Amino acid sequence: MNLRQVFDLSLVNRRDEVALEWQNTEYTFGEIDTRSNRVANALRAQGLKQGERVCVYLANRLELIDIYLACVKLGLIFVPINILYREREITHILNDAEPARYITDAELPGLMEEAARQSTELERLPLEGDAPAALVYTSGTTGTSKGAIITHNNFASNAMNLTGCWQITDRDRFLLALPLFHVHALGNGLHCWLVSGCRMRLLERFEHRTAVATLLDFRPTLFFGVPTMYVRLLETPIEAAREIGKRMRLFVSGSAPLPSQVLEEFREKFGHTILERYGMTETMMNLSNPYAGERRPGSVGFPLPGISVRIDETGQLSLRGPNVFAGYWRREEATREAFEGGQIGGWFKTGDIASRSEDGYYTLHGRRSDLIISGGFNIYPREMEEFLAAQPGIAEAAIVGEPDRVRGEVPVAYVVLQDPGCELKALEALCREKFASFKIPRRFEVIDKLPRNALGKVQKHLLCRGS
Ligand code: MLC
Ligand code: AMP
Repeated sequence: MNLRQVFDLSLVNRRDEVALEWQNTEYTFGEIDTRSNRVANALRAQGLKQGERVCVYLANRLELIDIYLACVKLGLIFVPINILYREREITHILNDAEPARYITDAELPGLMEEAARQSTELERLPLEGDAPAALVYTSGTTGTSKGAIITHNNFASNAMNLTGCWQITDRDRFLLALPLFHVHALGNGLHCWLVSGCRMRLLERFEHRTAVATLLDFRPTLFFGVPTMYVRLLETPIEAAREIGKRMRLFVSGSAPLPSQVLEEFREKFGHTILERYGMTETMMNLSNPYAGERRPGSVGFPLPGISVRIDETGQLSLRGPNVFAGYWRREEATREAFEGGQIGGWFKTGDIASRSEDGYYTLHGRRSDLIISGGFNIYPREMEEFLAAQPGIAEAAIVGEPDRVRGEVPVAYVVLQDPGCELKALEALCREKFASFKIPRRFEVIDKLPRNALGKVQKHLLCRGS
């Protein structure tokens, strides 16, 4: 089945139920269905054909959902771009994905105007589940971002697993504050909403200053967040936390490690044990703590149904299942390297180091690469290191993750100067202009030389404050 057929369960079978709350307005499933039919007709009238890419650079909003569903219905490949990305990061994705349409805030009014003149009906395409639905860009260890090809089947199996295992039903009230350009919100949030037929309130973003008021106002039963959001929510006054906890059915955390202490403090305050799960862009969700059963602090639980897991002698976790992506867009070599045996469908090597307890719970112990995860956003040090080293006055640079209570980790730059007069403030300003805000080093530390081992590899563990 393709995703349109899957979504029909909600879009067609419960047309008059409220589906979405967006900016104080309610939309029914029927309205969501017809809005996206109009957008699909507009895109088709512009000549877009199955398999072509549509890049979107938009913050969370109703029209982003319309465009995604229109792409699903036409067999177009949806390519969301992180809205924190700056020009050089965006240009790379546009060159790589070669979209037939690129939609930003500037193009949106024109598209929606055209859509308003279109029919609300749209014929059904005989699209197979193996058709690509999205390219989601994920940074690679090489420093350049690669498009993970996610199929209709990948999205469907992920959402069916989660709605089943987390018991999400049409009785849920779901608050979505995560950015839709990542699989956490797109794969889990949007798809669980449409598969379960629950009511979703969408926020433009998570604002920690207003989050509590929103939780009290909407009274969700379901919330998905990254650990930074839960750390922020620990500041909630106790009465409000109790009130929110009373209505809530399930808090889920993922995308970065949830410190056990945060889980304990949160439980104390809200009366709920956060359910931690583990996923990746290339695979969406892999393992999850049980909904019914012990949610073990520090562990990511068990493989989800249909997913097989194994750990090799180096501790690397590999997996296989209907959730695993169809390779990297136009990167045969990177795709071959990602799978054991070099074949899509073989064991996918996650790059995460894990162990399994005697009673079957899995725990992650870090990554093979020096990936930094800050607030749930990934930073591959090499991208910034190469950029810094190319600047006049800089001999070499290393980016290291430093622990941070709120964001989990933050990047710090260690630079070796060629020119002692090199202006670090100007360097920081340049980084700000060229990179997404979460990648900007929190500090620049000047050192005489980078510590290297006998093979010349930088020993990042020796680079931390005070060393
Ligand atoms: C963050 N910022 C945003 C933003 N999110 N700006 C615009 N829109 C957004 N959606 C910027 C802010 O401008 C600010 O920049 C900085 O990030 C921190 O903002 P803050 O207000 O202090 O937020 P904070 O309370 O720290 O919370 C940050 C956050 C954000 C949790 C809201 O980090 C976030 O949305 N993270 C989610 C990432 C995510 O969805 N990851 C999933 C990847 S998929 P400045 O310049 O002031 O620093 C994956 C697979 C899986 O990993 O398993 O799920
Ligand atoms: P991304 O490339 O953005 O999809 O990020 C995927 C990576 O996030 C995984 O490979 C893990 O390293 C990390 N991750 C996701 N969920 C968890 C979790 N619950 N605990 C620890 N790390 C996680």
